[in-house]
Amino acid sequence: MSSSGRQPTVEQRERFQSDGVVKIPAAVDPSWFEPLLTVVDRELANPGQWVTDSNPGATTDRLFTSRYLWPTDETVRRFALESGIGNLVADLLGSDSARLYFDHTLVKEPGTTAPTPWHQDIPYWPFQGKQIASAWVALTPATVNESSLEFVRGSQGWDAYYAPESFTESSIEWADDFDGDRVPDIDGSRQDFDVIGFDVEPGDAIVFSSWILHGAPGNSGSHRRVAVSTRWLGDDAVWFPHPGSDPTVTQEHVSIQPGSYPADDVRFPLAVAAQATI
Ligand SMILES: O=C(O)CCC(=O)C(=O)O
Repeated sequence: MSSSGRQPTVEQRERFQSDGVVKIPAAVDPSWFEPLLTVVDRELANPGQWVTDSNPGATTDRLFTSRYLWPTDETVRRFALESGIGNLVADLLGSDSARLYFDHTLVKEPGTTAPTPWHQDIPYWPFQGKQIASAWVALTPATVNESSLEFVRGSQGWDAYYAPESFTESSIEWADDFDGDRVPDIDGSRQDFDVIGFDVEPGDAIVFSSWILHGAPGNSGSHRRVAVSTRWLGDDAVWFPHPGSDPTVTQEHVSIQPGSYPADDVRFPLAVAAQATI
């Protein structure tokens, strides 16, 4: 599996900084597709610990996600840390370093009616900082009409903090005592928002700020949509455990103090290390 990561162009860097999101075509070498799709098949058949599943066992109308596989899965760990995706994100963030927070496999079977609700990522996570982003890598083709991602361009700059939304019809799996405002009704008044979306081919990465509002329609197409999103912490990330944050890594797992940089090479491994200055 190749680790020849793609570096962004100046134009892509500027677009990420202004829009909060950019698509990097062919960011990931095709040699990763088959091993990652094998992991996805295994997860669907035999899910790990951290799963959201709207319709267990079904092959249609199912939104399935599994997160935090890298500590136990060699393919996912190598993809996250050796494919070059961390360097790409660090470069776009203008960060000297990039630590992996977690990986997130996202599947929408054909005929999935449930959209991915509009949300920001940062309120789900026990971190604060502007240099925090995801790289959502498509493993199957997807058009915006059939389940690729949409974003409210520039919303990473709104200084807003929206309470997490549930990805399935049940309440959110781990808590309901969130801080944050309600997400605006974007689908109800799309003309009031600068919504952009990206059609993708396998290997394309959509890199986006953890502060940007994003969502995705259901999958009205005839094939499974699969993506693997890796979540990244840049230089200014600080540990911020709070009610409602994702329970995969909590204060009891780390010795980091709230408000400090997450210098924990075991929980948040470095994919890109800052160069020491002399
Ligand atoms: O894949 C999806 O439908 C949603 C992805 C998403 O919200 C994310 O990666 O943060």
